[in-house]
Amino acid sequence: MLYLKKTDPEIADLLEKERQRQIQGLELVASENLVSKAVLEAMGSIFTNKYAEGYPGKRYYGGCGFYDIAEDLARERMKKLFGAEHANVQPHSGTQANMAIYFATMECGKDRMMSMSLSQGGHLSHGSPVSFSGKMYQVTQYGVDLETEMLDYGVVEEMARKVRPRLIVCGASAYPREIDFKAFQEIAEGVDAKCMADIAHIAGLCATGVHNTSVGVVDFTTTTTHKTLRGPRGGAILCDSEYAQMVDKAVFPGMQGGPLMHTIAAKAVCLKEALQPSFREYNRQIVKNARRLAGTLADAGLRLVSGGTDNHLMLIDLTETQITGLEAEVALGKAGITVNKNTIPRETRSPFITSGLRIGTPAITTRGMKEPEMEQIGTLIARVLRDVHDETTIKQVKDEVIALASPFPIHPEGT
Ligand code: DSN
Repeated sequence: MLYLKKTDPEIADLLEKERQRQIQGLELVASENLVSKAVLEAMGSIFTNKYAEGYPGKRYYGGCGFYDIAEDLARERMKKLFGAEHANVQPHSGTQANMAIYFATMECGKDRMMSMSLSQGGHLSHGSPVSFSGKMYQVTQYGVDLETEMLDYGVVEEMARKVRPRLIVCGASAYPREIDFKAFQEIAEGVDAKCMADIAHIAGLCATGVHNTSVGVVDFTTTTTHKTLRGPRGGAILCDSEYAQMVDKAVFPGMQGGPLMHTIAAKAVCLKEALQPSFREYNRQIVKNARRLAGTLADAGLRLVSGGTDNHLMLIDLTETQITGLEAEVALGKAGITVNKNTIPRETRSPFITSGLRIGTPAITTRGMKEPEMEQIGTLIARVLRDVHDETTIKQVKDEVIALASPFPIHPEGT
């Protein structure tokens, strides 16, 4: 940060403070992770200097030779990792990857889509009324069964028969259970719809066989590259060759201009890392850690939505504790434990307050933490939640968090 410290000491200072926060704290936001230094170097590189509108071999600017090679490397690695016929690595984000599929498959203002509601685990860009997706298409949303708090595929099928959507979206950002992608594709085929799976949260799990994959099963798979895939902040799309042209056209020129080539280079780096055998072990450990953390929280008397987890995240239902999600998020934040408040299936509060907390293990697993640390973390969370206004306990927990986190570097050896 030599140059930054001279040019802009205010920003340099913020970056240093954030580095300390990441080192000393426990990052339990389920959608976040910690990237390697190699990924950081590619992201912070001179590849940011270039316009490369178009695709490898077909650019609208000169001087793109090295960029073509980098984008091809990213595409080929993405295809290899997921066993896909086609990959597009240009979407700036997961929401933009989703937007590209909507543009490719539906007519704005006319066509109908079906998706999981945000309040029950879906994503903003899956048709929420406040998002472009809810404004541009006619959206009908399914949720979870309120008894089991899990998806009921019979209900989804019945809804599809009534709604006759053009696109069925599956995938979630706050659903702790395995999703049956084959069931969704079959439901879509039964009503002559296309099926899109947004696997942003579980991409690493799908790529390594820890969760069943949507690739080669549903028509379109979208993802981000920065969650369990552990890469730079960005999006990507996977599909069969028959859809390659329509997807590529929907991304560029349909929805984006110049791709972020420094991010695409960093995507290539993270995908190379993900192709190493250790990435499978990492994803297995994410799930083992989530199970142990969920078990510890449950043993401490906290109720988990659906009773547990199959993946990298869990949702605590705080209803019986009288604490709101917001109060819990703030208290845990003061103790150095970063989580996010989240709505739960029978939510009665606003999305700014909520009755739930979402907790995930991808980032702490990257630091090398395993089951014994999960038990300690679960116990610390439960201690704070017993009385979110007890500043003495919060201070003690904060000291224990620093002691627990410090031996686990945010860039483990060799990364
Ligand atoms: N907002 C992200 C999450 O936290 O799940 C998904 O884009």
